[in-house]
Amino acid sequence: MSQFITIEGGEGAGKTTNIHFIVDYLQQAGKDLVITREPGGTEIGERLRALLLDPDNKIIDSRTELLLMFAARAQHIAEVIKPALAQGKWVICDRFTDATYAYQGAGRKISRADIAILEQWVQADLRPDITILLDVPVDIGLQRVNLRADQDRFEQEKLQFFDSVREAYLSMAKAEPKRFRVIDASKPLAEVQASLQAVLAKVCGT
Ligand code: T5A
Repeated sequence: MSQFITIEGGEGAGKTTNIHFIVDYLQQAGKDLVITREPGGTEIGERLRALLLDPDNKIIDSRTELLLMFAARAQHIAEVIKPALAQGKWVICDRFTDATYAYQGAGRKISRADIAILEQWVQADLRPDITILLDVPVDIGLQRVNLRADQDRFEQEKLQFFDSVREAYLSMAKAEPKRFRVIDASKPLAEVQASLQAVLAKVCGT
């Protein structure tokens, strides 16, 4: 049976690093995978991503940002996610709507109620089956990100913004313990991946 798995976390949580590990594990378990990301995942979505992450776009209104996230998501769902799930594939998505609640909701202070309206309209009953939250204290995450030469528009936000994002993720995980698997991503990579392996073994029933 298909599974829709999303990977979430604040800046520097190690999503890119660990998605490779997750994909390798699931492929070895014989799963037919589609690996994708948000914002992005389609030609239109990747163009919207470029707009959203460009640090030169300094005056994007929060509501514009929110609507662009959902515009990219609508295309992604129609073009990639739903067709893959309908074919029985497993979809591994680097960020999804929890990121919107965390960044545009807690970060930009848009109400959960407003986001929920768009979520319902764009997604109908589509929700992730499993969400892996790579949780890292903000200072550790930012230390990792600060090693990068180029920082995107979100990575240039203030500490308070990232504190709110982290709190929002943890509170969503607490509210939906069946869907969320929280991994302590501040640990050394080998330990993070041992925790991931334990989660994936249960998901695969291996
Ligand atoms: N966004 C997205 C919204 O605002 N709303 C939305 O609805 C959506 C969908 C782009 C931005 O868009 C925003 C949120 C984001 O700001 P993104 O491309 O997923 O989304 O952005 P990033 O958070 O930058 O994702 P990355 O996967 O590129 O970065 P990570 O999570 O920082 O991952 P990674 O693997 O590059 O790791 C960072 C560094 O840490 C090291 C790695 O080697 C790397 O150098 N590292 C570790 N070091 C020590 N110990 C460990 N355990 C380590 N794990 C990783």
